Amino acid sequence: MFRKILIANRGEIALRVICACKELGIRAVAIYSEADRNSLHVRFADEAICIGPPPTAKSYLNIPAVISAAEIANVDAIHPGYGLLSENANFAEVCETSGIKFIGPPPELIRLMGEKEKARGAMKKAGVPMLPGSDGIIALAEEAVEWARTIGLPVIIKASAGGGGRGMRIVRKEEDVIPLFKAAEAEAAAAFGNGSLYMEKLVEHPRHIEFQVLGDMYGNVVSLGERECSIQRRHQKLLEESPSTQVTPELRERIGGILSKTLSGLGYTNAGTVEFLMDEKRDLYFIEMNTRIQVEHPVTEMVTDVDLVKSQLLLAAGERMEAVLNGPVIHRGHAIECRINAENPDTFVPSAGKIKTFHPPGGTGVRLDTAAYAEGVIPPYYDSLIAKLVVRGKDRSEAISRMSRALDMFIIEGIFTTIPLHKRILADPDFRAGRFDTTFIERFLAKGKEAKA
Ligand code: MV4
Repeated sequence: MFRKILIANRGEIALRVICACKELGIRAVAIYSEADRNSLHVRFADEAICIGPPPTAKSYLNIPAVISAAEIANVDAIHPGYGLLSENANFAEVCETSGIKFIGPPPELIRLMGEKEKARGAMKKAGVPMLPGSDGIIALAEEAVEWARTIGLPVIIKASAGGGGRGMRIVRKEEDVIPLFKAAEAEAAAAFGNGSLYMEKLVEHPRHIEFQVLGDMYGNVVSLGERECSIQRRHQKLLEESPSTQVTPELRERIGGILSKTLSGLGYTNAGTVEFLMDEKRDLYFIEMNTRIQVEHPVTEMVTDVDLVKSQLLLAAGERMEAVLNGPVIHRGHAIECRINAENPDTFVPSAGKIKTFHPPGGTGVRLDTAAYAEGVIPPYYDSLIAKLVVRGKDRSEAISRMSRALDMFIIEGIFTTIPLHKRILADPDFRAGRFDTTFIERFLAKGKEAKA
C-alpha cells in the first residue's frame, strides 16, 4: 500500500481524499494556492505545500509546481480529484516518468477517452450501444452534408476534443449543415485548439444516465450501477440520484455486463464513468467516458456501500478487485445529491466572500461533503461548488422528504447559495413524479420567472 500521497486538488474533493487516506493509514500531502492558506484541506493534511498564486494556471494547473511538491514531499502517488489535472494525459504521463503513481487509468486510456470520436469507435467495436453517427472525424463541411443524409435529420455536430457543450450544434434542416458545421469548427478550434468534429443522430428530450465502473490491474472491471443526472443547467449538474427511475434491474445488469467486458478488453483500470443518453423508448446510447472520480460519486457510495475513493487508492496500489469489494455489489435504497453552489439562486452569478453563519444538517441518512465553515472565505478564483448534500432513504419518496428537511436545516449566511433553488426543485410535482429529462430545468426556471413577474 502507499505510504504517502499528494492530493492535487482543493475544496471538498481534497477533503474527501484525505478521509480515505486517514482510514487507510496513508499520509496525505496537500498543495494549496496563496488564496487557500486557511482552507480545511491544508488543515487536515499531514503536510501542506504552497505552490503558487491564486489563479489555477499558476497553482493547481502548474504541472512543474505540482510535480516539484510531490518530489519534495517524497510521495508514492498523486490523487488528482476531479477537474484541474484529473483528465490531463500528459500530467499522468509526467507522474509515471517521475516514478509517482497517478491514481487513475493509464495515460493512453485518458487520451483515448478525451478524443470523443475515438472513444466512440473503441466502444462501438466492443458492442456498447451507439447512436447512428459518422465513422470518425468529418474533415470537410461537404462531407457533413453526406453524413447528415445517411444518418437522417435531425443530427448533432460535436467537437471531438469537446465537453461542456462547446463546439456543439443541432442541425434540423439540410441547408443549415454547412454553416453550422463551420460555426462548430471555429468554436472548437478556439476553445480546444482542435477543430475536429463528428456527427450523431440527435436524441430529443434525452435523459442523462451514467454508469460507475472500477477496474483492477488484472483485467477485472465491475459496474456499480447508474446515476440519473438529467437535472442540469448549461451542462452543470444541479442534482443527481441513484437508482434512476427509468433503469430496470435487467437493463442495469445488461449494460453493466457489456461495460465490464468492453473496459476489461481495453485495459481500463481505476474509477471511471460511462455516460449515456436515454431516449423516449428507454434505450441507452453511449456518448462519452470520464476517466476521473466524479463530483456525484457519493450517490453511488450511498446505495452500494462501496467507498469509491478508498477503492481508487487500493486499486492504484495493485490490490485485486475481490479484495477491494466486500462481495458482490448490492444496490439498496435511494440516494440524492444536491450540489450547493456559492451563487445567486436566481441569476447564478457567483457569490464569493466570507461565510458568517454555517449550520450543517445532520441526522439519519444525511451526508455532507464540504470544505466550508463559519468565518471561512470562499475565494473568487475557483469553481462555485461549496457543498454536496447527500441523503439516502429506503426509497425515492423517503430520500426526497429527507433531502427537503435537510435543506431546511442547512443555514449558510454571508454569501448567496443555491439552497433555495434546490428546495423549489424538490417541491416540483414533475420532479417528484420522476417526470423529467435534460430539458426540465429550462422550463422549471421559466415557470419561476413567470410566477415572480
Ligand atoms: C447529445 C444530445 C442529443 N443527442 N447527443 C451535451 C454535452 C455533451 N457531453 C453531450 N450533450 C448532448 N449530446 C445526441 N446525439 C443532447 C446533449 C445535451 C445534454 C446531454 C446531457 C445532459 C444535458 C444536456 C443538455 C443539452 C444537450
